[in-house]
Amino acid sequence: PTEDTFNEFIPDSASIASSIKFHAEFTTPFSPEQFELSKAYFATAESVRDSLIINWNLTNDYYERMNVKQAYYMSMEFLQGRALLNAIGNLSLSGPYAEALRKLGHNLEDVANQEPDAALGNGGLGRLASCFLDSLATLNYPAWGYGLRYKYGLFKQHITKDGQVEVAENWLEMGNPWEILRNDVSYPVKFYGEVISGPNGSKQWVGGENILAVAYDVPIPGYKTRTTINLRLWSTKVSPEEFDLRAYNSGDHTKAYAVMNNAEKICYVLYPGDESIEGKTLRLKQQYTLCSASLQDIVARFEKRSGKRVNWDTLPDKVVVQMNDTHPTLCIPELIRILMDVKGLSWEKAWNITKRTVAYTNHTVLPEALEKWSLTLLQDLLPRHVEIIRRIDEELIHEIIAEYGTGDLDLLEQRFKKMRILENIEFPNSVLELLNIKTDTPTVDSVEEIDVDDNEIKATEKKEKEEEEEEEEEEVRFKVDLKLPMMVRMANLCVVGGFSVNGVAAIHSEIVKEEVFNEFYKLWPEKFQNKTNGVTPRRWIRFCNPDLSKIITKWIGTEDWVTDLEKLAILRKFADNEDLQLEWIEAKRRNKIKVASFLKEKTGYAVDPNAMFDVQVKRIHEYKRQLLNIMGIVYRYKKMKELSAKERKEMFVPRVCIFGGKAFATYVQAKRIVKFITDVGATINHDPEIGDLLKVVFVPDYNVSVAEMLIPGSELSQHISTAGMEASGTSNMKFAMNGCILIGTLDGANVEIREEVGEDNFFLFGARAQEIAGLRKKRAEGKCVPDPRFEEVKAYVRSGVFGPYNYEELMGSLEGNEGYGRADYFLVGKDFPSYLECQEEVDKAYRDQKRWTKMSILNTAGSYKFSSDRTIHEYARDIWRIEPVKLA
Ligand code: 26R
Repeated sequence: PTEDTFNEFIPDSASIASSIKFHAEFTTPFSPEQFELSKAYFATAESVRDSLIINWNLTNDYYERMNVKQAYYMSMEFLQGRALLNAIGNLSLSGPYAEALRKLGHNLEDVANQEPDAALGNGGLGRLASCFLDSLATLNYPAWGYGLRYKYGLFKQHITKDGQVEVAENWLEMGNPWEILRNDVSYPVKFYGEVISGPNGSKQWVGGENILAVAYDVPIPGYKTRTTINLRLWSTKVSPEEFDLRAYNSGDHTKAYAVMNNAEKICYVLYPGDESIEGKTLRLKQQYTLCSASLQDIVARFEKRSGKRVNWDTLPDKVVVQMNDTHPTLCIPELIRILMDVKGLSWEKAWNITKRTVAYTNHTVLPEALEKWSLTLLQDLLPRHVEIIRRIDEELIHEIIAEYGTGDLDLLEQRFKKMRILENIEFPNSVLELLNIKTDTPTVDSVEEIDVDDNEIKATEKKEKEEEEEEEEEEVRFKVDLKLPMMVRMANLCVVGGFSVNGVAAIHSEIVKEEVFNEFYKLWPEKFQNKTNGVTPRRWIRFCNPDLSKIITKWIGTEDWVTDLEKLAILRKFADNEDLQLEWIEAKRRNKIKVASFLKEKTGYAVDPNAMFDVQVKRIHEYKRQLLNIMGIVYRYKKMKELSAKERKEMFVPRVCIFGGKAFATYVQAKRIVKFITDVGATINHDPEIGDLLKVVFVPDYNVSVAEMLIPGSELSQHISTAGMEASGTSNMKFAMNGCILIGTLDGANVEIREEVGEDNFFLFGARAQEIAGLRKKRAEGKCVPDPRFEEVKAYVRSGVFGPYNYEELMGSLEGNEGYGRADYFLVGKDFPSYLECQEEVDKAYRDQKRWTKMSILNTAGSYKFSSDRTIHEYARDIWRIEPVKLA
């Protein structure tokens, strides 16, 4: 094969058509009489799968032969979306496939729309993992993803008159042509049981519940390369030894099935509700299954490739494990356990090897999202791991003492409070001894009566009293409150056990260093890094926006930008060119028409494609401030109502305000926000006075596929989180690439996007991250002067214009300190005036279509930094130390 032949055969449309026909007859689960759309999809997917498997086998064999260093991306979430058009596009077979299907009576796009989204993720973190896999394969980096194969992915969202309703998403129902079941790859995973001591201080974890993790492999093709890497997803089942045949045969089928169900339920759903103890246990079992099965697999591969002599010290030369947030933290104690208890290494060796193998990425600074697990739950489920974690905690304490000395005990204690992995758990004896702290209750010595003068007695008493006080102080100092729950802080374990800690945008990484993990940063500054997120330009420009892609290729003069996104900068010099501008506007128009027809189909609302499409799509969360957006819309509506028809038209640019996103099923306030948005929409959209001047639409079931359609047809894109709270955001990057102009705060990657596209091409508003703490304090003390426009909007909502629903919990959260009052923690009211003023600027810019189009071009041109190719190159160079390996 030459450079360009990355398919085993370079199939023409005729051979593709016969392959599709073959699969339609022999592999699809449908009757052969008809070749309807759903069947066409499966047959087409099966034929693409053949090509993928060839390249996937070649890639894996090559890595094995070359014994290359591999990176392993551990993630509880991969938000893959659809695979068909992505695979066909990567193989450069879009033309032949479209033609083959045409001959068979179908249209490729319709066929592709049959595919359900693989939604094994919640949002940003999961989609980032999927973009990374795409870049890794495209750039020929030897890397794999490891995750779980959830039977039900992220729920389907229905919007009813009561707001959001969740429905299970049975994405595997029809079978999944993109996975390969590996019955030959399975590992036992243990829960509960006990630890027994063996000879020479060795430990054995025995008994308990034993299940089997089975691999499903998903080939991940790169763009125009043969490299096809692997995403290995684990599914759980009962291990044959555990199946209670005796119970079954004696007629107790229920008992026998319970064992089976107990194993299988681990992989039933993505993020099971974890308010109950059962839910928590299940989530922890999921996390441990991922870590244990993947590490057993990785260690087995290392041993196999090492040949006869295994040198464990070289594990970090062949293996690097990247933990996507703290969810796979158990990789740390699990690797230690395998090295010690299974491979017989000493603690020192196992700990040293682990610390050189594992790295950690932080994705959030929200305190409630920093994972903590109850020690008793962990102790119960994973007793050996708790021993290991206790030892890591103990060594950490000694390292802190060694670094800072025992001069200032108060300071030392503060450090322990922030840095210890274990929370509310007493200090190990070795520490108490070292610090000279008595653990037993001090006995009061009876005062001996001796014949000395009064002064001397007084002096001695005074001294004794002082000593006692000192002792008491020490007692209090290093005592833990036994009433508080004992917890394990997973992020601290990651920082201690990982050789690298990174944030996901420049501002976020600063907050990680200066606030969240400041004590660790002071101790190990060399560990901390920034890796600004990115998104794949294949899925997020080339395939989702073919019209814009053609224009870009035409004006740049090459299609190389798809893998070399810096080339987009060439567009800058044409930003004023009228021909380009006309083509640019036309492409946007066609994409907007697609959005309009989608909205009509899903919501029944007809929108005018000539209006500005103003979009906020992301998970519904108070910190993301969908409330700020909708309160701004309500203000706009109220002002419109106060004007004459003529004045209205002059004052306001027609807008279609589009929202989309899911609220976590138990997040009550987020669900109220969804309900509020749809209610506001129902009122405004039916108001004959308003007509096409303002529409408010909530897109149901926002997911990867909806994003691929919506983003190319958007013009204004909202990223308006309270400064300091959004770690990065990644849809902001996708919107900028597709020529949308951002309105946003100085938060997450917005900061860097604004720098790249230029401040004239970004609508900035709101308080800065450094101001937030002070503002919150001021608000809570009632020292903030409320903006009259904000007060006006709240009163308007309370007056009942948007229906009978009680919005008190929502409005109340934006004010006061009592009742529903949360003193506006997210500072919606504080940023409201500057948001409104900024929106006026947006209208002004949009009225001047030449100016707007230029801004749009400059957004695409300035977005090249946000390719996940750039991000992955940085991870490979600065953290993983891996090199591209191109198949010979
Ligand atoms: C443990 C549990 C409560 C939990 C918390 C938080 C589970 C999942 C999350 C999701 C977080 C970690 C997340 O998705 N973070 C997002 O990561 C994106 C990719 O880096 C960022 O762009 C985005 O800003 C951040 O919110």
